[in-house]
Amino acid sequence: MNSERPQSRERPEAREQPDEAAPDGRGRPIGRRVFLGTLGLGALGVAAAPVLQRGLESFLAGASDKDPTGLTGLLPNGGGFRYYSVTSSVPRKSAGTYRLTVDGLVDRPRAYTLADLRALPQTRMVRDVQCVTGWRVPRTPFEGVRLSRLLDAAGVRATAGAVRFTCFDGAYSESLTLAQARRADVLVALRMQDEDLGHAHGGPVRLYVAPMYFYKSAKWLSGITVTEDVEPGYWEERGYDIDAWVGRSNGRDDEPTN
Ligand SMILES: Nc1nc2c(c(=O)[nH]1)N[C@H]1C(S)=C(S)[C@@H](COP(=O)(O)O)O[C@H]1N2
Ligand SMILES: [Mo]
Repeated sequence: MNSERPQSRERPEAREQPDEAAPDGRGRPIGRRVFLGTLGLGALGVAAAPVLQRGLESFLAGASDKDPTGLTGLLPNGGGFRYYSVTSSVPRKSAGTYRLTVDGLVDRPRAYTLADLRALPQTRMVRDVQCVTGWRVPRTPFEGVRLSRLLDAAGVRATAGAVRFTCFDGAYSESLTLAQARRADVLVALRMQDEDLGHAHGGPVRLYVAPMYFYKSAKWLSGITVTEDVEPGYWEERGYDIDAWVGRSNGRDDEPTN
């Protein structure tokens, strides 16, 4: 399931290490504090088995924010996913406080509430998720509003060529060409694994770009800006391919995600 292939070249997101990183004896750097924290978490998981899923999920997410080893992804409720954030903390947004703005080269800019998004037709897709560092989670349901629908509602101007995505973590960004953004398998996702998107997975709303490596699927989505040209996103500034087709980019040969 989780076939970790040798990497063709080092991935920046795997290279991010905490200050006290030390070799684990097999050449793989491992943060001592993270490792001890992980062991403690394992014991807690046994002692506090009936803990509410939501609480454990956010606790796991907090731990794996600082986990360059991916070990927390192997703990209960990780479900094969690693939780990633490029910031040390992310504000929480509820149905009351969440907004998604659509602006830039459009005739009708607007801000959507969560209720607005939920009121639109929802599309459900079940595809594999593939991270560029190697982990893969098979058959993961995502559900939400097609990005193309929001773009059509906004009235994209003739001079537009791309879409830029921003996040309420205050740091992450992504982008797609307009043609990519209009694909039927690109969603503004409200649900994942048949549950409302939790904070750890980028809730209440994240982008889901099914045919591309998972870094394109920006978590904690807060802004969609139609632009003239593609502006490289957070990881793309740090070496990832902008066109991130699974198996046909980043020097990797993974199976497609369908
Ligand atoms: N805002 C934000 N979105 C993000 C990231 C991030 O660090 N911040 N990481 C990306 C990467 S590299 C991956 S693999 C997935 C991880 O999603 P998950 O944490 O739900 O498993 O989110 C992507 N979107
Ligand atoms: Mo990733």
